Amino acid sequence: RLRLAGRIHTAIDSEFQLYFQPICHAADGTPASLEALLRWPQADGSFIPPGEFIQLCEDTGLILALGRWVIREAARAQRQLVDAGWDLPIAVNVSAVQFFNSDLVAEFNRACQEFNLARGALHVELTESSLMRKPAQAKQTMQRLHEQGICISLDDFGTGYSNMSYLQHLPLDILKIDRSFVADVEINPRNASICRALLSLGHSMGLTIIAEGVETPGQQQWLAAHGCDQVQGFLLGRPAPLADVIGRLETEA
Ligand code: G
Ligand code: G
Ligand code: MN
Ligand code: NA
Repeated sequence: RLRLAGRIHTAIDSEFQLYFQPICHAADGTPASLEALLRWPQADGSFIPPGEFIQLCEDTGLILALGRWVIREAARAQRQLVDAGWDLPIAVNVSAVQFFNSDLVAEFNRACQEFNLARGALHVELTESSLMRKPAQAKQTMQRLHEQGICISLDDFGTGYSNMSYLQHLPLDILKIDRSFVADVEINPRNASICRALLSLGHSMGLTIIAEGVETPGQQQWLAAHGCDQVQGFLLGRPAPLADVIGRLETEA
């Protein structure tokens, strides 16, 4: 584990890559934004999945440097995207440790200035565990991100120990329904009722709702018919390097 941590430290600027996955309007499949996802390619062509290094990065504090790198690279990518004619926001995942131990507002500000991005060009994805850990500080940081025009998504919604009355008081814009509920939504009555409840709850709070892990046309149709705003998943596109994503946007347009 220590050796892996050492390798991560030297890999941050040289080996990590950001991949991007489209998030599309549920009704017609047109693109709405992209999510940035970290990839660590290895010499043999394989990838170490984020699940195997994010936790280690959080435990060692490396997540602060890695998270800063991700923000800057996402800003660089957004500039390339806009220059290619695609004015789509890019959503950046922020871990709980990074959320509470870095000056996120300054880091986003700096990155947006460096690449001359418009307000709203970047989104932030947070998890419930981040928001519930230190509610007062979380709310303040979220408000400051909002003042900068950054939209905030709650990732993996439905899997945590959500305190609904508390969530209601946070400046959230988007809920992302976890893919475990989307998996067989069109044929599984239990997941269908969970999705209906999450859609109803989110919309009553005025939020945009994204369903994750959409893999089949049947899932997308069910979600669109039940008022889900946006969909993300292998059906709409796998995570890929920015150049590939831009190429796909152009062939699909
Ligand atoms: O990329 P993949 O689909 O395998 O993502 C697995 C997990 O890793 C997801 O929970 C995702 O949110 C997380 N993840 C991917 N990229 C980043 C990142 O840049 N920062 C953080 N903190 N988490 C990420
Ligand atoms: O926790 P977060 O939502 O950030 O995780 C994103 C993860 O979900 C990434 O690892 C991404 O590769 C994965 N993912 C994206 N679309 C799909 C999908 O349609 N099916 C499955 N099984 N995983 C997906
Ligand atoms: Mn995410
Ligand atoms: Na998620």
